[in-house]
Amino acid sequence: MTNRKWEGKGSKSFLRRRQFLQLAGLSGFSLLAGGCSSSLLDSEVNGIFEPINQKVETLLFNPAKLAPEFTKSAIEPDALLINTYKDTPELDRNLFRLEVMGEVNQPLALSLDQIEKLPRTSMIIRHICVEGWSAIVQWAGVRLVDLIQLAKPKTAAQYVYFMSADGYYESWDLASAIHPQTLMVYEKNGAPLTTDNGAPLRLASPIKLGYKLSKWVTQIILTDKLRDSKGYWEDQGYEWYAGL
Ligand SMILES: Nc1nc2c(c(=O)[nH]1)N[C@H]1C(S)=C(S)[C@@H](COP(=O)(O)O)O[C@H]1N2
Ligand SMILES: [Mo]
Repeated sequence: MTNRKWEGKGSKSFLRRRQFLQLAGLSGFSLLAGGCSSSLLDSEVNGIFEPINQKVETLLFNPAKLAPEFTKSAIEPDALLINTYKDTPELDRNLFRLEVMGEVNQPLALSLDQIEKLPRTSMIIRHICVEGWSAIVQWAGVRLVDLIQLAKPKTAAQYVYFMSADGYYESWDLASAIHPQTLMVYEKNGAPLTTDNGAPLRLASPIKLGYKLSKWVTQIILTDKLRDSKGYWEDQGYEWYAGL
């Protein structure tokens, strides 16, 4: 592997213990939607936090094939076309919560402030829409794998559903979801993500076609099976895996 940023064992993409402790120290930071809200942080502070999902560990241990990244000068600022199937939802930044739920031991409801304090990753990649256009874009946000790890996935988790505020829905295989270049982003080309492009939070990844990259994501749901509804476009005949 040539790209040092991603090199090595997958555990590098986990939140490190120190970062967890930083989070634990944030006033009012609660990772949990409800329940025994201190247990996760307590166990981490006591040093007994360990990855609990062997399947996620194993997937991460197999080095992921990385898609090409580009230099700043390759960014095509006007090439990303707005592609929205319905109306554009306006979400209140202060009320916004990203829920991570389903086959997890620690359901989460994270505010944007909390998400922005998690380790940030930036990448310049090519976005490809099946409709025949593409754009080299810089995205910045958090790795989806970090959010999934925070929620402590159960071994039954196999798929990840993304629910969006405009009614769009998508499902992904877990291996693609925890790929190091799969991000939940809040920044595009060095500026805060605009509403049209999916603010406050959207999926970005160079390993899937554009229609897999949900905008306005409000819920991430881990499941043990694929439902009859697989995705907005997939349910109309588009390919489900849609890998690049
Ligand atoms: N919620 C939601 N996400 C979506 C879509 C949509 O209509 N609704 N369109 C998809 C398609 S087909 C593409 S190509 C990209 C386009 O992202 P952009 O509008 O930021 O260029 O968003 C994807 N994510
Ligand atoms: Mo698309």
